[in-house]
Amino acid sequence: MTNKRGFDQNGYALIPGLYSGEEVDLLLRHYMAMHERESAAENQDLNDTSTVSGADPLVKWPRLMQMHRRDATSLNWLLDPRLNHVLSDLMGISPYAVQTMMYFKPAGARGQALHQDNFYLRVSPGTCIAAWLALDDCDTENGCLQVVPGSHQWPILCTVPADTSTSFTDVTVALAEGHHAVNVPMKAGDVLFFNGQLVHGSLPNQTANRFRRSLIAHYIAGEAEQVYKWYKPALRFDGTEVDIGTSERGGTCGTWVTRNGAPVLEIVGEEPNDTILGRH
Ligand SMILES: O=C(O)CCC(=O)C(=O)O
Repeated sequence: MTNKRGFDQNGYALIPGLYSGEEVDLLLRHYMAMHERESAAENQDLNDTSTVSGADPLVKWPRLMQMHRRDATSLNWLLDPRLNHVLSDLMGISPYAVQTMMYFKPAGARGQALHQDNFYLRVSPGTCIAAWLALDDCDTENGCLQVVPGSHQWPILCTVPADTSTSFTDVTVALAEGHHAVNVPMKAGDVLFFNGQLVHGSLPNQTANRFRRSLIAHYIAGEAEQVYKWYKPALRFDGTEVDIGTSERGGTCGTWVTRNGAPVLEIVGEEPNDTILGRH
């Protein structure tokens, strides 16, 4: 059963075992084969670790992006009625699907610094929502997801430089005193649904030999009028395309200031740059 109350309160809801072990195995085989095929097509020598960049495990195992635009298995997963059921329950309306991503995160790989998904998707009005399916057991050692409970109530925060020795993305958001990211350990087959304003990310995979693979989808609320251009076309759950507007760059973001001794978010104007916006 969906924990809508927890979702409204904390910004995320975990559905344990939404996918069976057999389904997880099939998906893993599918995406490992896709990785081999697409790397070979790019003439990448997967065993070459002789260069400096070759020492970064993510050079060999980059994220796969927007696979549903070229792959039926990914499209079927993105539009899985089970996901629609939970999403509709959490959002109160059937959403539109806009993105798929596959993270391999092998041993030694960096994580992704804390961020809000709607910084990238720029959905308005409203926000986006993620479905994050664990394809391996995820824990502190292999860099499970981290979330800041309650941060879905915040506006889009202004970004600051990230520590790129632990994050493959180069911007992050600052947390005021009293707010912390908490680990979300998951079993393979569990799905974490989270609000697009929720601050989340992950730390490096510190294991010697374990992957932390995950399949991720992003949706926007069925009443949204605009999304950033990289996420179009938006799809209904029957696969048909939605006629939706394109969000402009720019806008405001929140920054922490101290008022009467307590941290509060102050809204300031900022023009996010195009490169950053496209990098989710
Ligand atoms: O899987 C991760 O490590 C981070 C994923 C993430 O932040 C996202 O999907 O927005």
